[in-house]
Amino acid sequence: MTKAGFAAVIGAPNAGKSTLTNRLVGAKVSIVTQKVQTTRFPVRGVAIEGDVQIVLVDTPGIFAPRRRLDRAMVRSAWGGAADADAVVHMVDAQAELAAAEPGAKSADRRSATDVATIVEGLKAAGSQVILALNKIDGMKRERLLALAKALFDSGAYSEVFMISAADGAGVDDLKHRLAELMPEGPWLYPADQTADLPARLLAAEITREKIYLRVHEELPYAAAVETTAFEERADGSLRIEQMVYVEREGQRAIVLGHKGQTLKWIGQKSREELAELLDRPVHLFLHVKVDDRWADKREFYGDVGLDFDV
Ligand SMILES: Nc1nc2c(ncn2[C@@H]2O[C@H](COP(=O)(O)OP(=O)(O)OP(=O)(O)O)[C@@H](O)[C@H]2O)c(=O)[nH]1
Ligand SMILES: [Mg+2]
Repeated sequence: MTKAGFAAVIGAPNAGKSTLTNRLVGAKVSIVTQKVQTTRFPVRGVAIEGDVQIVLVDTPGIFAPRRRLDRAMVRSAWGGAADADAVVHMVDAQAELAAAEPGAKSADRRSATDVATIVEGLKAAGSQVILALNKIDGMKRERLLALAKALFDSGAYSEVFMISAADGAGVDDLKHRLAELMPEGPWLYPADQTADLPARLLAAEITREKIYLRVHEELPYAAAVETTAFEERADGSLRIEQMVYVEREGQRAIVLGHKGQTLKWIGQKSREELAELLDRPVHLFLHVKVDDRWADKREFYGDVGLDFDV
């Protein structure tokens, strides 16, 4: 008898959810950057453990939402958890401990506040959740154990794993446990499938990742990428056209860079990765458009499975 089910990965922005998802799957299914709020909609990745298929649902970070897009992201994360057979709450242990120090950085304090909100939400939902304390690489064991105990004593969790999604420590044990929690049943995806994001959406995500990696400050939250053309050519290569949306003229200048050098870099990195992921030559054409309303367009939400009306 085979087993198959869904395991949702939730947590504050930047906890390492997408990194863990990719590691469990063994392939890049979800983009990863050093910025908070990288993941904007739930992304599925399929992991196999023996005769068990674990469909991971990587979710956007849960934080105090302000804009419509924020609200839709946070709602989709909680929805992913509610629909899953197992829920992993990832906590950035480094940020959590740093937030408790005097003079802590605002990013760490914000992360700790988000974690506290999530713990309350989990308790209110009453479901038993796995706590995955992440980023344990380079951390002192005593401090970690104290943090694990403090979180576990909240009553929100059934068990605790200490992991490093980046270097893989503890991840096999977590995977094994998730496999045990999956219900009996036929596999949900063909054995060779690792992701279910449509290729044009994947292509847009990869370009958005390169924008986040290259352009810092507030710009990433103001940018979106849409694949406007995706055609296979007679020679087997792909011709992809994408529109990068930003909210203000100044942001357009930043994305373009001096003599268009920044956009050129973004396009080159994205093209290289897409050629590898899609296993064929890619011709990528990027355009930048100022539209201060892109985040209020209904189509954008429907395309990625987000609820426009929350
Ligand atoms: N040191 C360390 N860094 C990690 C680890 N896991 C993830 N990171 C880093 O943390 C940052 C955020 O990783 P992501 O996987 O994008 O985090 P996320 O939770 O998906 O973030 P959002 O999508 O924004 O909610 C990246 O710079 C990762 O390289 C870890 O185990 N150790
Ligand atoms: Mg993510």
